[in-house]
Amino acid sequence: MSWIEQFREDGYTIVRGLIELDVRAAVVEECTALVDLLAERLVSDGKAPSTFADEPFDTRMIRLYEGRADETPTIFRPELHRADFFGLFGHPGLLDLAEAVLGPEVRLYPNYSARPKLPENDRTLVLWHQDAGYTASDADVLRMLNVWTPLVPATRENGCMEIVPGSHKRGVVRHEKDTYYLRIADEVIRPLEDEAVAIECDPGDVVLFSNLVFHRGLPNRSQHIRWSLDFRYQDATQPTMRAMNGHLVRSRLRPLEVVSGADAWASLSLR
Ligand SMILES: O=C(O)CCC(=O)C(=O)O
Repeated sequence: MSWIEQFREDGYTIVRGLIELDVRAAVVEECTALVDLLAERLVSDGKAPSTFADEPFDTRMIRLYEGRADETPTIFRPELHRADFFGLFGHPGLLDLAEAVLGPEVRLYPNYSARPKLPENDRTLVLWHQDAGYTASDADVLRMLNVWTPLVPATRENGCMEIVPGSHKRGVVRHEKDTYYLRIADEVIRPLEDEAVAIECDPGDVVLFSNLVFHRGLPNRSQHIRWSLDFRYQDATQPTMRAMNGHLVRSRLRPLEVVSGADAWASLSLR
């Protein structure tokens, strides 16, 4: 089965090794720079004894926020307008896949995220949901392609995603409000939980999934941080149904409005 057939049949597919090592390394550098800023603030506020600059990428935030789990950032979003994140968001191979699913007008939807998922921290737990649970109206489900890619190997132990294959065919189901996120109503998800597949994957791999597929992030039971990025491409002929419009990344109709590269990306903001 081709990737797009599997995407349509199961609601997701994993494209292995799509993101080159240098692109990933540059993204890790940008995340490290964000952690540097946090570290400097923690030290100057007297909340951390050191910036732990020599600590590995996948443990440094654990050291920085020792005893302050409630203060750990769980997501970076406006902060991602730094040049080298565009190597990922504007990755030509990835945009080709997005175009194959969505057509020639493609925007980066305005909720791109980097997640440092720290061990045993309930605030980083993402419960069963459909992304369309957040954006669907009675009239329409947005045409989207969701992307998830890890910066460290993502395993069942460190909290990889789980997906229920084929669940995107059920339409938008009932969600309930939980403490931090929406979650699919128990009577819907309970009978299907045994069918869930753990989406174990490596840096460089991208998980492409439907905004209708049931998915969640497992708890991180390891000793390190599960760093990952998730973002969404949308058919840009549709509204975002948010106050923000995102950024055009491919277009035949409005080529001059397409983000032209890394520097342009860094000069823009989350909007
Ligand atoms: O990263 C995770 O644990 C969950 C991500 C997710 O739910 C999403 O990208 O929609």
